[in-house]
This record gives sequence, structure tokens and C-alpha cells, in this order.
Amino acid sequence: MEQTLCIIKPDAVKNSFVDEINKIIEDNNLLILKSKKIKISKDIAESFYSEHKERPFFSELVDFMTSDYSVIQILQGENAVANYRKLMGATNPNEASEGTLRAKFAESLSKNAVHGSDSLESAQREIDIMSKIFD
Ligand code: 3AN
Repeated sequence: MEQTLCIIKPDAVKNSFVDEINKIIEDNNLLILKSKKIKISKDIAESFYSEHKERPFFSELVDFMTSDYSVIQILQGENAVANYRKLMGATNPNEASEGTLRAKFAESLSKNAVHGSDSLESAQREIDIMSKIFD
């Protein structure tokens, strides 16, 4: 059974979309194995998004992800990584298919409601980075 790392980002938490998002996740055969609401530290955000550190939007991304509470979750299910990516929709909500989480709940390209691991390898790396918050 696969696991993937899900983050409900500060925009969606502030807009009170957590319960609606989690109902959709559960309705799509993904078990919410762990869930915790935290303010992500700068250290964790920088390490989590290190693949983007040379990109022009990196500091905006880290500032946003550390600005307020997020909900960090481990999801489990068959093909959890790909299934949850499909459920999220495209990074840019204007390009996200109708019915996807980003089409429904994202505010913009940077405030795009949810994160999901993009491969099994990323899922393992991201779960490792976040594991300490569940202790
Ligand atoms: P995804 O989250 O769909 O895997 P990535 O990994 O390309 O997308 O980007 C990580 C995060 O960086 C996105 N969720 C989004 O919040 C932010 N981001 C990506 N591209 C841009 C951009 N051009 N401008 C601002 N923020 C961006």
C-alpha cells in the first residue's frame, strides 16, 4: 500500500476548507493515516522545497508556507501518489480540471490550496522530513 504526503496549505486552512478537502480525499479511497495542524518552520519549508531553491518564486513560496497554519497529512491507499495528484489537479488553478481540489479551493498559482508528493521517491523524502512533527 502506498503512502503520500499531503499538505493543506495556509490559504485553504484560513478559508476553512479543511473538512471539505478531507471529505473528498476520503471519498476517493485515501485513508488519512496521520494529520496535524502546525505552522511550518522556515528550516522545514526550505528543506522541503529545496528542489526549487534556484527558482525566482522560492522565497515567496517559503514565506507563504510559513505564514500561518497548514495541515500536514500522510495519506495511504492503492496508487496513493498518482491518485492524490490527479485529485489535486494542475499547479495553476486556472489550468486545473473541473472538480479537482485546486480548481475548487485554490486562490492562485502560489496560494494553491494543497500539496501532494509527485513520485514515490518524493513521498518517502517528504514523509521523512515531516515525520518529526507527528512525534
Ligand atoms: P506541484 O505542487 O504541483 O508539484 P511544483 O512542485 O512545480 O508544483 O511547485 C511547488 C509549489 O511552488 C507550487 N505548489 C506552487 O505553490 C509554487 N509555485 C510553482 N510555480 C510557481 C510560480 N511560477 N510562481 C509562484 N509559485 C509557484
